[in-house]
Order: sequence, then C-alpha cells, then structure tokens
Amino acid sequence: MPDSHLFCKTIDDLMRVVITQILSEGDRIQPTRGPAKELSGVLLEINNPRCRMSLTETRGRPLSCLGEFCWYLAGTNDLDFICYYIPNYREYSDGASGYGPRLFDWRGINQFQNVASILQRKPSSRQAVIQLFDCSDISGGKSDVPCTCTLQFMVRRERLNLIVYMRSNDAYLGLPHDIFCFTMLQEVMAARLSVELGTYRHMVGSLHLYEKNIHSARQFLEEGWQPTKKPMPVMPTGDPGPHMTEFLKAERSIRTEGFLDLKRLQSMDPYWADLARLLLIFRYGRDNRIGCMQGLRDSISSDFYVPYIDRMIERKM
Ligand code: 5HM
Repeated sequence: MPDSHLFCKTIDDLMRVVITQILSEGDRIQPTRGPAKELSGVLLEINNPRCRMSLTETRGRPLSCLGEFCWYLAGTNDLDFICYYIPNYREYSDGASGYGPRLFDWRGINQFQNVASILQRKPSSRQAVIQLFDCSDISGGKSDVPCTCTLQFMVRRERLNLIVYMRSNDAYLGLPHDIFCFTMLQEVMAARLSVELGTYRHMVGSLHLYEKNIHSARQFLEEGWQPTKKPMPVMPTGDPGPHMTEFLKAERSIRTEGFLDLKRLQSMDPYWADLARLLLIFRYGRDNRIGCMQGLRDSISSDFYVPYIDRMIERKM
C-alpha cells in the first residue's frame, strides 16, 4: 500500500518522495490529457514552507514559479502575462479559471482580504477558507476546471498553518508551482497577521504523473542533487500590501517594457527588491544581456538567490 501521508522538510525532498512513490505504487489511469500513474487521497506536508524553491537541474525553475505568483497577485486572467513566464501555459488553460481574479475579486469579494479580516478579528477561526473551485466550473462541459478547491488558513499555537485541497495535481509540472505559490500566499498572510509561519499541508485527490513526463521524472531522480535545505529569506512582517504594489509595478515594467529604473529598486523593501531583481535578471536572460545579468547578481541583498542566478547565467553561456 502506498504511504498516503508524506512528510518532508523541503520541496526537493517532497518531489523526490512523491515521484518515487508514484512510479512504484501508482495506479494506471487514462484521463483525457493522456495516460498517467496516480496516487489518490494523499497528504503532503512541508514543515518549513520557506524551503519552497528547488535548485535541481531538472525542476529548479524559480522564475516560472515566481512569475505564476505575480500573475496571481496581479489578479488577472491575462494569458500573455503568464505565457511570458511559462510559454506553453495555453496548452493547459484558456485563462478562464485563473486563480488571481478568484482570490482577489470574485463576485465582488476579495477572498484574501476577507480571510485576513476574519483571522484578525478571531485568530482561532475555522472559517478562514478561500474557495477557488466553483460548482459552476463542472457544469456545461468546460475543459479548464480549477484544480485547487480550497485554501484554509488556521492560526494555531501562534503560527499560521495552511491546508490546501486540490482535486487534481500534476506531480511533475504543477506540484512545485502550486506549492511555491500557495506557501508564498501563506507567508503574505502570516506577515499581514504578524504571526509566525507554520506548516503547509497539501491534500490531493488525484496526484498523478503523465507517462509523457516519466522519462524526465526519472532523470530528476537520477540527478544526484542536494536538496535545497536553505530556506528562502523571511518576508518582512507587517502589511505587505504596499510592498507588493511596488513590486507588481516593477514586474509590469520589466515584463512589458523590458526595463526598470534601478533607482526604484533602492527605494523598495530589500526582500521585495530582490524578487524584482530576479525578474529583471530573467528579462536580461531573455534579451541575451549576460553582462547586465552579472551586474545585477552583484547587487542582490540576499545570497540565497546567488546559486539560482548563477544557474540562469550558466544556461545563457
Ligand atoms: O482533467 P483535469 O482538469 O484534472 O486536468 C488538469 C491538469 O492540470 C491536471 O493534470 C492537473 O493536475 C493539472 N494542474 C495542476 O497540477 C492544473 C492546475 C490549474 O488549476 C494546477 N495544478 N494549479
């Protein structure tokens, strides 16, 4: 019997355990998107949600994760936005089920803000739930149905835990992105509530690996990587709203104009400025401006990002 509760310290450990277990114990399924192997009813747990960024050769794509997080924060369904970071995103989604508008403005409700207010009023609340899947998504034969059903935030022992329920999760492509984005939202919420970050639990109905990705998944297992034990820097406490607004303005300028006045980085909070630097380095990489990538590498505040930047520069050489 496969183990249905997988507990790991980092995203790399988790990916390794999940893929190994799907390959050895998964059941064969034949979904519309192609044959796959599946574990059903699985609970994945990471006790330090900041260990969310993989540095492996095969799955270490921090910019597609960060790009997806920006897409959510911007509250948009614009597919050109996400395709800038994940070029083949259109193969998986028509954008209609994008999480950004559902999180921040769904039927006139800002669910994220609402949950923050609930927890501010009553930290022990069991009602702090964000809903992403809607019953209307499965009526009328739509092909693009949100895979994430709910995000439940809970303050326990003065820490903010997050429990996510996904009806369906692609273990190789979707899982690292989903965990990155949801643990970032968890940290934004924790900063906003001024409580410590707790654990992250990810419950999945169908956790699957498509046969077309099995070869790459095996390569990932054979890579001989070191798990990225070092956690991401700590997000500053207090309402991150104003920092995120500045960060999103920088993101937009980098993505749409290919440019950012570096003076703007100096006036930003160092945590968010580093994330903006990563986006700018990614842009320089796309534009083959390797000298600029190196220049920006030297101005990064946290050395946590240096190996990721070096990997991006290496890929361009
Ligand atoms: O047939 P279904 O709607 O479940 O197919 C969607 C595919 O995208 C599945 O492989 C699902 O696991 C993956 N997916 C994911 O892993 C999709 C989304 C977007 O909602 C996501 N993670 N966030």
